[in-house]
Amino acid sequence: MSLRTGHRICPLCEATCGLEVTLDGPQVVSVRGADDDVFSEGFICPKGVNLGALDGDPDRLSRPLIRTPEGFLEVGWDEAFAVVRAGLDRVRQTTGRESFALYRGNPTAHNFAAVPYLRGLVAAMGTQQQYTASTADQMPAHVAGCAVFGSPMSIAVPDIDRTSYLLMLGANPMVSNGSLFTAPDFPRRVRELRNRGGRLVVVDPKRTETARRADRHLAIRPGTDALFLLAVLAELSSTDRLNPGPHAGLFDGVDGLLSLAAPFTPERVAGATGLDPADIRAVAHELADAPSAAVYGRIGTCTTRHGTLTQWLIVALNALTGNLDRAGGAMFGRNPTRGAYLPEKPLRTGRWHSRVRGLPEALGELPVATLADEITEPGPGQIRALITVAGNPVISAPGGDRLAPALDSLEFMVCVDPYVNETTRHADVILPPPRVMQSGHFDWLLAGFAVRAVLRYSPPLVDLTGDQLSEADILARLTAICAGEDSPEAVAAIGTKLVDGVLARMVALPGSPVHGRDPGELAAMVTGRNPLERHLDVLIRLGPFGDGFGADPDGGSLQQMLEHPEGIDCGPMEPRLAEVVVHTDGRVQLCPAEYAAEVAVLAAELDDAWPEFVLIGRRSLRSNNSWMHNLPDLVGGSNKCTLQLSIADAARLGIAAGDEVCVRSAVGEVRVPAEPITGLRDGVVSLPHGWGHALPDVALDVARKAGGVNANALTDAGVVDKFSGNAVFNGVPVEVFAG
Ligand SMILES: Nc1nc2c(c(=O)[nH]1)N[C@H]1C(S)=C(S)[C@@H](COP(=O)(O)OP(=O)(O)OC[C@H]3O[C@@H](n4cnc5c(=O)[nH]c(N)nc54)[C@H](O)[C@@H]3O)O[C@H]1N2
Ligand SMILES: Nc1nc2c(c(=O)[nH]1)N[C@H]1C(S)=C(S)[C@@H](COP(=O)(O)OP(=O)(O)OC[C@H]3O[C@@H](n4cnc5c(=O)[nH]c(N)nc54)[C@H](O)[C@@H]3O)O[C@H]1N2
Ligand code: SF4
Ligand SMILES: [Mo]
Repeated sequence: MSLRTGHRICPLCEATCGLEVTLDGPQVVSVRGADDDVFSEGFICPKGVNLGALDGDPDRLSRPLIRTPEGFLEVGWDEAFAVVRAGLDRVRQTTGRESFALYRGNPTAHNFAAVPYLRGLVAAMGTQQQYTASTADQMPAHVAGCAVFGSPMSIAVPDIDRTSYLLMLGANPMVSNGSLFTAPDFPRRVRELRNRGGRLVVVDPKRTETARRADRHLAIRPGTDALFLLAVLAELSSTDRLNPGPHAGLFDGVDGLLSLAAPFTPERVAGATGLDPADIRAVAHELADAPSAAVYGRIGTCTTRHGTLTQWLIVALNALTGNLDRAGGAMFGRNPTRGAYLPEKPLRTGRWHSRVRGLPEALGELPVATLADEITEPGPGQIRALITVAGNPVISAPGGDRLAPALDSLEFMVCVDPYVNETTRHADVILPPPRVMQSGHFDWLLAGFAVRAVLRYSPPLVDLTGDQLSEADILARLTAICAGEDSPEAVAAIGTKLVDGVLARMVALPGSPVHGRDPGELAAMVTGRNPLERHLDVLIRLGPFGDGFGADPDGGSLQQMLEHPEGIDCGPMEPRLAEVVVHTDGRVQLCPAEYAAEVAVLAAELDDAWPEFVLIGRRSLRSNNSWMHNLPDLVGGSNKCTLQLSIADAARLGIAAGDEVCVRSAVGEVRVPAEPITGLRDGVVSLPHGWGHALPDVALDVARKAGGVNANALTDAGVVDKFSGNAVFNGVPVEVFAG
């Protein structure tokens, strides 16, 4: 055996831990947390430990598949792309480009190749039918960012390492390891917060792993966080405890917001939220009195009917308590690939609407909740060809039971994915990316939400062999096909443009460190073994920590990152509010008119009767949405598909642990084993998403046996958050029966 080790950023979640990978030739022997990593300092979770198992999963595809009457057939790349070209050309010629659609899944946000190459693919497809997992996730935060700051990326991140008070709603980072909040090793950061006398408060219908570490846990009724936040504002306003701090002069709409909040006293929202008014008051006072504080809300608040209102109120509460953009408060991350000199125009959402249901566009996307409608409803613009990249919407999208037959009705479908799973089994062609260790890694997007700025890049640890294609090569070829010309020169030009195009723009841009220089001279200075690395080199060098192509010889570059695989720390978040406010008047809009109007809807719901049960979701430490149940060490034990319910509800219904129960919603029904637990609110049941693998043709041996049911057979695609079109996974009314 000749063993070697390499440093590798984990691509599996937003924590971006640095891992030390030991290999024997091309095979991974072991994976451990890299102690020298400047950001994660040795932390690793069970998924990271299994990165080698994922890399070597025998069910991973190594060659493309095409559909034949006898089933999938392994073919060479040229043959697969010929089928793709024929399929897409056929659709383009009959129903036009407007019947093309793209679905991008969650891993594309963690993928070195996908982020830059997909921009080109969307443009080449020439369609407004773009869907992503974001509308089953964080879209409300982007939409609220647009309304409040003018930018979808202006999303504040809790400064956990310096705060005195962290108020967390609908997030369980002890398990999820954080989202829109890149901070590896939550257990340590929470421990340090409490050791320095700070407090953690968790608002969650369930006493989660995170809530158990908190100083206070408020077991709120699902879907009512906006009411809770209004009550906190009302309480702080009526007791004169608000103090917006030094940025107050930038805030518009303060009086309007406070008068809207005034009727929502802790007593008034107590019934709807299920919270004791004394607890709401106590949290409000603690928040205002803390030397610094941050309010943060994630998936449990985004994927509800009032997701966008909740995200808005979180920003407003941070602002009005003086915690926005100050150390220890809610701050804005610094992306090392984005210079502050880059112009940004205010972005509006709802610039167009979906064809069938009239749902609003946001960030150029339409809500995934209406993907099935757009495929099945005839008429001009009906989706006839679908490209998916790293997504499994059959399991992850709401109303999942409708999507599978819809996919079968498509004229053509191509998936870029390593597995034959619940979604890709419907494809005409599957194009598999290479193994994890054969790809480089840099977190283009997550870097913007990190509590510290870090320069860190992982080159591939294993070379491609034979005729294997990198994911960048696959996406470039697909892009060229969509553009109508996929000669080797046309494909190569896509990569070259990633470097030359950026340089041409930057030399022309006033304020850029290379303004006025010769792009040819700069191009000769760029390093990197492929277009993707060269693109990264350019953006790092022109970013806030870069060498500016000579302006700062000690500054960052690809070369510097290759010399320091453990990362170069560029410090914590720093105040930079002026940079993230993109509205033309330079002001922070704390009371957008359309949200203010919607508060009347919240008021009308205050006295609504509650269904007997509402459904919420959960994650397990050893899960990753729908796609890691195929690794034997990650399934079973605590990672199982059960319906959790309170001990009291179980007793009332005569249900014991392991009994099969029937859960029925307005749109579907599943049968699943019951798991009565302590610490869950009565009237709330919890089912994890990402299960339901035992479908025909799914080639995931371990996952199929693990089975489980698709939680999204219960969620209603017809119910979405009004402003973002985001799916609603939490607070879904259900009935629960024994037997
Ligand atoms: N009920 C309910 N539903 C939910 C949620 C919930 O909380 N409750 N959560 C939602 C959220 S937050 C999200 S993000 C979505 C996720 O929704 P999706 O992104 O649609 O689903 P994933 O399960 O993440 O599937 C990822 C796919 O990418 C493939 N893949 C993995 N790595 C790579 C790679 O490197 N390259 C390529 N090309 N493919 C790769 C996998 O094989 C898999 O097919 O689910 C949402 N659905
Ligand atoms: N181990 C693991 N880690 C993951 C993932 C995974 O599948 N497994 N998925 C990744 C992805 S794609 C994402 S987006 C992130 C998500 O990361 P988080 O946002 O931390 O997601 P969860 O762990 O699902 O925690 C959501 C919490 O919201 C609570 N909740 C449900 N409804 C409500 C409500 O109405 N109000 C309030 N206040 N709380 C509510 C739930 O009980 C749950 O504890 O995790 C990422 N990390
Ligand atoms: S916490 Fe996330 S990034 Fe860290 S090892 Fe686990 S899956 Fe990978
Ligand atoms: Mo997500």
